[in-house]
Amino acid sequence: MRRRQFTAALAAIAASGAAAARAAGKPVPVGAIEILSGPAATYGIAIRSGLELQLARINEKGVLGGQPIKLTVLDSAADKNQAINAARALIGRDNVVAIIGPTLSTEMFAVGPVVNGRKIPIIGTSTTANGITDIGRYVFRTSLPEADVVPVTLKHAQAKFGIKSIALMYANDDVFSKSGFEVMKQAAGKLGLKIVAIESFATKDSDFSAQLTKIKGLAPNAIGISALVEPTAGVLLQARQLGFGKQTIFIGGNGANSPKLGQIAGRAADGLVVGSPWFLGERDPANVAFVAAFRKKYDRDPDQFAAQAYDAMGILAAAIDAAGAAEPEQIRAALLKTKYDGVTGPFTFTPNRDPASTAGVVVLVMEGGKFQILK
Ligand code: 1QQ
Repeated sequence: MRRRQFTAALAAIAASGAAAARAAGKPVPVGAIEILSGPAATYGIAIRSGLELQLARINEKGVLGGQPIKLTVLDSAADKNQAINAARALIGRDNVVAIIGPTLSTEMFAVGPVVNGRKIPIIGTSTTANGITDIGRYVFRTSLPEADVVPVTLKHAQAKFGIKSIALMYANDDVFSKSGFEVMKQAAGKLGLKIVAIESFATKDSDFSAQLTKIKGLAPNAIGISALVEPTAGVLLQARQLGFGKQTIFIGGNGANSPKLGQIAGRAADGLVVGSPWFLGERDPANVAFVAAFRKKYDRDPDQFAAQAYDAMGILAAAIDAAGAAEPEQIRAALLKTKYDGVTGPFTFTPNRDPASTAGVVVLVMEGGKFQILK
């Protein structure tokens, strides 16, 4: 081959490689606000991993006929003011057309009104408290509210273990933890469970012995815990030290849906029951492919938060395409009409911007640091 032909051939190979690897049009700026540092970073890091895995897939072709999505992920450190500043930077500096996050319901109640006021769609992928989408018409969530998940979990646990009495424990300084507790209380009442005690603590607490000692004296069949993962693990560890054994069924909320629970609490977390819209071992081909791609890229298993984020990025990209323009108002309208088949199942929004289907809840139990289906 002559030199000029050879160079042309090389250029053609490089060009086709680049086209396959990356869309080349004007980037569409999208923001995310997640907890990437501090005790709750386990959630935000899982979410970022899911977003970026999906993004790499999307950007092979891009959206709107070849524009890549440029994702900027900012750390909120679980701090409301830092989250608000992140939203302002994403809107004012980066001109994002949509925001994913923030991680916690507590943060959404601070950030949501700011973003809503700027008429930018904001999509929570892990916010499960009551009232999230009532913040405003630009606020969406893809996460199933605790109000949909907890009653299913309790009912399943009651049927499986014959639970008649329950004590409830919750963190009283976090919006999700409080809302999840209200939902647990209501669901327990509807199922005819006797609530023997209600005990609260702060998310940063590490000593739960007063509450647990009181509950031990009342000997309920179950203890429901509504809290983020660190205090949930703390309660379990101390409960085992105080002699709570397998006969007491511990039931967690969305905060417990993290492998971090087993990492912190070890065998003390065995037997904990939680509800989730997703399960690692789900054999649906889309989920099998997701789990394999996640393991390949990150060398660990995805968790529920990564799966929800993976789907949310896909939903947003589909809506941008359907909108036909990288414009927040059109994207908002398109989101409401988007139908998406994700790893957490088929997805659409209700007119109030919550997940339309609550059918996919699976009840899981932790064994040896891993969640299994509770049969
Ligand atoms: C919320 C939650 C947390 C457990 C998300 C990490 O569900 O804050 O709404």
